[in-house]
Amino acid sequence: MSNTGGEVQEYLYKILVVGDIGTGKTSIIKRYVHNIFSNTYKSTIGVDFALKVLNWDDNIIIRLQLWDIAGQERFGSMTRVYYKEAVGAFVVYDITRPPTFEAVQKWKSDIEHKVFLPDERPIPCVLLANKCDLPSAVSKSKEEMDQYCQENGFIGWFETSAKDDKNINEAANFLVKKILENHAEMNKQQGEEQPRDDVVQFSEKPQSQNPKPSSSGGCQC
Ligand code: G3D
Ligand code: MG
Repeated sequence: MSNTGGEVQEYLYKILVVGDIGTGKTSIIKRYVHNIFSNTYKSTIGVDFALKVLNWDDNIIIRLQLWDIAGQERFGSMTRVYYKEAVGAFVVYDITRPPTFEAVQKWKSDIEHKVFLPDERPIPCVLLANKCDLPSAVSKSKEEMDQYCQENGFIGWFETSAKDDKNINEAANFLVKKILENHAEMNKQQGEEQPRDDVVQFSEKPQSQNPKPSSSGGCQC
């Protein structure tokens, strides 16, 4: 991912947002993407897409394609088509409803069985404990969450609120940072000469909004 020519590089990354119904997946995506959320496109497989453009730094523009499962949650798992070519995922639960936390393992396992990075490693997954604004929210301790993440293959977790806009940018930046690291490692493995078809070269530099990745994978409201 070195950029010796000074050109702006653009990356398109597919990110999945899964979890039980009502946990806040759509609200999180809407909050994150703000005004550019598009509900005009509805595919026949019951998936909504939203696009978030990040001016990551002076040399990198990232287009995040967020896949919202849009009502397919009731089937408890998704088809391989849905997971295809994803490079990261959020698994969301509702901090006020323990059964949605119990379902996290099922969603994680579905991801693990159906999608891999090109070098066959699992895709990075971040756990979101959503609705932390509610008085009935029951927080688990940082230690408990860290251990859970370690045991279940999550790279980190965040308590979020789509309502109050808490930790959503932080969680996304944390995931994107990991995706970029993975991308760089894979480019290294493949050799820099072979261009990936998900990378587009641009000749003009963007205005940097410089979103800062968080340094910690665990974050409470
Ligand atoms: P889903 O896409 O996972 O099915 P939605 O979930 O985004 O449709 O959200 C389900 C309900 O939870 C919605 O309420 C939504 O407003 C609410 N919700 C989502 N995120 C939060 C949050 O962070 N805090 C609070 N307090 N509520 C949230 P309704 O009433 O429309 O069903
Ligand atoms: Mg939804």
